[in-house]
Amino acid sequence: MSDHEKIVILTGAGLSAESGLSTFRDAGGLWAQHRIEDVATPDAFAKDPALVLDFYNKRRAQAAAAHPNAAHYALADLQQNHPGEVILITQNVDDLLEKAGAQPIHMHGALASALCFHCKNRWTFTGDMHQTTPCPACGRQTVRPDIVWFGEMPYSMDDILTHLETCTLFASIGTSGRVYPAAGFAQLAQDIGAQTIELNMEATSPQFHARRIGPATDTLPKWVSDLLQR
Ligand code: BV8
Repeated sequence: MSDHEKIVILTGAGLSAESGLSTFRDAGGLWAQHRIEDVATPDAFAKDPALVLDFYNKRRAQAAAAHPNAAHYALADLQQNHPGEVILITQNVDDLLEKAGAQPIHMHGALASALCFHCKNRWTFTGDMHQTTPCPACGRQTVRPDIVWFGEMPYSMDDILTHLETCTLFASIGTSGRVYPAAGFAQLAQDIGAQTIELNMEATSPQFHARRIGPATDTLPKWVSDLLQR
């Protein structure tokens, strides 16, 4: 059994790619179909709320119909069976980790959640969201996707920084490492002496101590069984 007291894991779109959910930067990915500034910023929502709501309604329907893959189940297994602490941080807004039995921190929000931009109420949301959708707390039609857009502060940053400052192993899974502050987590962990490993389809940066290259559904089950010494 690995003697890592605390493992912190950051995941990105590559984790859910084999469940049929588009990544962002890969060929034909989300950002090939839409400009970030048209769908994923507060200004975009102010300028054309119908376009932004439609973008997230489509993604919410896709995610609801998707199933976890072997990589999601492997991370749930590690979180449930590793003697040390395992903190899962995801940039993903789908709920495939939860469907696999894991408990992640959604630093960029979640498709299955709504936010009232008047009273800040947040609640579980399924189906399509419209400009007329009322907030169940204040009753106003001031609802938006509970997603962290560019220029907005990610969720749970204080907890995340505390975990990064106390981990012994940091793993980066299926992320291109292009979006901050998530892209800076590996360096933060390395600075406090943690071992760092990348599991991805491609090597995204030379900074990691180790890497396992390949589809997440191949690399994750092997990596987890090595950590659990099965
Ligand atoms: C903020 C929700 C201010 C929306 C998202 C410093 C330097 C430069 C810029 C900045 C900086 N600090 C801040 C910025 C600005 C900006 C930023 O980083 N811009 C980038 C573009 C340069 N950051 C922000 O705006 C952040 N907010 O800074 O607020 C602030 C700060 C402090 C205090 C107060 C205020 C907020 C960013 C969050 C935006 N929202 N998501 C939505 O989902 O619609 S970001 C979104 O894009 C994702 O959540 C994720 O974070 C990112 C996508 O990246 P990945 O998940 O990595 O996906 P990608 O497609 O790129 O890569 C997939 C990888 O998987 C590839 O490597 C591929 O090889 C691999 N792969 C593919 N298939 C597989 C696989 N791997 C394994 N198996 C496979 N099968």
